[in-house]
Amino acid sequence: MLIFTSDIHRQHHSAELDGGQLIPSWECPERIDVTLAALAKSHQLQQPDALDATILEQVHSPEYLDFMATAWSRWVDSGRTAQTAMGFCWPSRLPSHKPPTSIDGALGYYSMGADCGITEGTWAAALSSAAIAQSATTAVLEGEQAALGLCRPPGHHASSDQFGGYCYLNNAAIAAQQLRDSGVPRVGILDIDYHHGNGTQQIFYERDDVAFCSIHADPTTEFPFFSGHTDERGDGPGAGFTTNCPLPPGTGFDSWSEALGHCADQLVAHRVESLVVSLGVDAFVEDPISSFKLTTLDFHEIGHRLAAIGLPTVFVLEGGYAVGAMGSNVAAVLDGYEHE
Ligand code: SP5
Ligand code: ZN
Repeated sequence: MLIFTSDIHRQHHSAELDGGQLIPSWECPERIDVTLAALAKSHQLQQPDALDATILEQVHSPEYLDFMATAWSRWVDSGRTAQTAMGFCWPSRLPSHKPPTSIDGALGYYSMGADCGITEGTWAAALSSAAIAQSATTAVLEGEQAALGLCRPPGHHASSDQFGGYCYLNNAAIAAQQLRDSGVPRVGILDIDYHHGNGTQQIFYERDDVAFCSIHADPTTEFPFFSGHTDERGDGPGAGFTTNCPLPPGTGFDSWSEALGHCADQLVAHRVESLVVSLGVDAFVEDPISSFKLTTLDFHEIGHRLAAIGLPTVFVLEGGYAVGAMGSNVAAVLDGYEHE
């Protein structure tokens, strides 16, 4: 399979607030090293083309893009020396929707959690990650049956105007929008990351041209906590075009696989013509921050099942924090996809 990757992701390495302590993020550069090492033997690696920024503007608000482009210099100019810019006050349940002018206020306004922040290289890495998603999408539009973007940072928690969950630009949404702009009438997004893709859901919630399906840990107990319940099904013209399959802690492949069947049926029912897969491998049994019990063999079977959907497919990398096994798990999905 064609795989797009770039070194620029290294410029991003955030701290995260976990269990009351600031620690180096679980979402670390080594994730890509290990994945590349596992994929290099049997797949073709390519650098992405330059980013077409016009698609970013269809997925994210201009104010948010402007904030992201300037946040690091504002942080430094405000006299801070910490290597990660983070907010500490969020607009949740407070009435104001006016963006504050202070960097601390803006960091809260434009984020949804303290599990990541902005470092000196975050914006460059996020732009490069989006370019990788775009190039993988272009490859599929030009006739590849499937391509993988080794996106880092990941994207599915980033909404139209908030970062969080290690995500800054929504790579899956960018890929889906690019497919739409290139004439694909109906696009499906299947999100198999362990966490609910709240950002992707929000971006397409009122649209009927992009169907979003997600299998994830029940938000009653898991991040992102406030999004991903079964009764969130889309709104307005998008009613019925969002499908959420939350599963309890400890879920193994039997129930997970049933949910996959349900999502595949939805994609067929919506007659989507291309597919974007938000490929997180954090449902893996040994993932350090997750509780599902999928094995490397299960990821192989997932690849098989995704191929059986029979659609041109853009894979974009999302989560996966069992760094040592991450390469084998991504490789297993691709092998299952490519070999009957
Ligand atoms: C892309 C993606 O997978 N984002 C996930 C973001 C989850 N961030 C919150 C993680 C909380 C981890 N707490 C783990 C405690 C284990 N010691
Ligand atoms: Zn995840």
